[in-house]
Amino acid sequence: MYFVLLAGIFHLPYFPAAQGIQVHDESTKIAGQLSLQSNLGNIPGRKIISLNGKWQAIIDPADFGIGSWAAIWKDQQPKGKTDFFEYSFEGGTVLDVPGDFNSQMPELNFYESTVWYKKKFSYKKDVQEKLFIHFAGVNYIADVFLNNEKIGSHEGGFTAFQFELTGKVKEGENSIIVRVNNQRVKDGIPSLGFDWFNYGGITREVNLVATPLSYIEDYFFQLKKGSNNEVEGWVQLGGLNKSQSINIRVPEAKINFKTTTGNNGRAAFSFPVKLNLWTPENPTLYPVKFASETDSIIELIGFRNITVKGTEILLNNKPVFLKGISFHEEIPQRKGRAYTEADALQLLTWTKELGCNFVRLAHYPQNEYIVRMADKIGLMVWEEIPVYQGIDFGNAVMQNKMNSMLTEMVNRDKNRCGIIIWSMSNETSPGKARNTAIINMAAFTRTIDPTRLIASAFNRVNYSGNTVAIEDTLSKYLDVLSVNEYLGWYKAWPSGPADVVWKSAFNKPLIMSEFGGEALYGHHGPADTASSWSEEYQEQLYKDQVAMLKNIPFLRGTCPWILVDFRSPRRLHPTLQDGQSGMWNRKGLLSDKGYKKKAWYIMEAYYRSQ
Ligand code: GCB
Repeated sequence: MYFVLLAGIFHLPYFPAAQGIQVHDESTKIAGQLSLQSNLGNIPGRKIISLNGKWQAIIDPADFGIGSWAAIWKDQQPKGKTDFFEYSFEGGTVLDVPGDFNSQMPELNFYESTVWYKKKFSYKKDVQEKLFIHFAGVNYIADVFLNNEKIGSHEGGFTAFQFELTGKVKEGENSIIVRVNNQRVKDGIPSLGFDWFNYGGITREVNLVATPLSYIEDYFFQLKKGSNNEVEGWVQLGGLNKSQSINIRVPEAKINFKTTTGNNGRAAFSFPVKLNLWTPENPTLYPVKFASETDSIIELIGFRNITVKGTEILLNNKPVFLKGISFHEEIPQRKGRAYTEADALQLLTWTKELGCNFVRLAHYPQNEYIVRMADKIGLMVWEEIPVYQGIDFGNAVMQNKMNSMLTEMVNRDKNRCGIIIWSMSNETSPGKARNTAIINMAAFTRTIDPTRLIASAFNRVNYSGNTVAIEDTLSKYLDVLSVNEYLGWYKAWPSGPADVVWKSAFNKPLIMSEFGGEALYGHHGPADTASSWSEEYQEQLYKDQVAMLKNIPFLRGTCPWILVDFRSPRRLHPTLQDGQSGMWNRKGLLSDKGYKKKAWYIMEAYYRSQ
């Protein structure tokens, strides 16, 4: 059913569900299929009952609870004298939701397996409403059970999903059990060897969402590609009465637009507008009210258009240089995932202080506080799905998984004006299977959102003498070129930095999507020796980078690697990276305590001079 819905929304041909974990026993029989869903848009704008807070938990390292041995989702209690069960939610671990489990108990620091979560809620039945359970993010697999019956599964740690509870939820007490498993899997996205910490758990918020029986399921409302004065979009109704009149009102811009939905619940529209356009310097957002005859919803939306012309990136038809920085969804002082509005403020305040107008959300969709705050404070955003090094593009199930993730990313954030780039992948090896997959993904993304730029970060460039050439043929299918180059760190300088010549086989803008090197804060040593791990070496590296970047005529943006030191199990050096417990990638411009390293000031000066 969900496929049909989705196809309705995006006018897509049917494409099959993502394949998730292969559950091998009893639970398979009761399992709903992994499904690609049309999610409700704008959760914060709806009537919600939060299920955040304390959840009971069972830590199940060998994943016994999924089999008939324990069948933890049944949450059975002994009845007769001979009954016993070797698990119980009562009297056990209690975990906070949202929040990764690794940072909540020292025993779970490196945990990569199953945790079962349970939460009771009471519900007063209302026949006039539909009810959904919405998960903003669970890493990596979630199997969800309502009152001991499976209601669905989801794969992917960084995108939202929901299940409808209408007709299944009881009057009075109900229980939700979620099996969460964050084990790395070869055919997962990301695959096995990613360079960030694999925080697991119900890492983002959980809400019950109530809607009228006929409800506004979702909408898309943005400036038409290339236009400063025409909006286009659609409204999609769900529920029984799909044919209704629709009113879109933006009082501050004197918009009062009326239309009607067809039998499929959908109204597509475009109409002229006069708006104050959103820019990083003047991030205007308008309260927009969408009303049907039975439902209404308000959201703050900004309007800008983003295009490329030759080697220029144009924001509202004017050339713009993207002064960016990359960061992970991590709060270093807590050694945990970022998930609150205060966390978003910490990360984005740092980026503003650096002089940025752009951020790269590495390497996955980060929580909604971050993207909504970026809209409010004026940051353009690159958002990507975790198709990251080592993905087996030849494996047939991967395309479905990648398309599911793209759909879920675009679904959630399509009305965020800050988002200007959807990135398909990071550091993939050229080859036929990869090319086919990414070409498909780019084409698919353009069908669900024709307004934004499409990118894919590459690390393969061709070196010859002092020349660096961008020749990856996949670039033809992308709007911007983006290169992760690690000159001065993983790759030696081919000549003096100012003498490096960048060439491109494509008449397109380049974003230098990563560069950098490691330095331990407070560690001093020679500026010409990488192994010194000194702030001086990193500072010199940034000076050299700036000297090179200034000479690239088609460069239109940079987002160095990375804002702040971050945890990764690839980083094992005992003293420099605190490799036996912290595991810090030290390429941050800020230390894990938030102190500025010398290189920070080089980048800041470069951005202030732009
Ligand atoms: C890269 C990756 C990034 C790594 C970084 C590094 O090229 O895109 O995820 O963390 O290099 O520090 O090695």
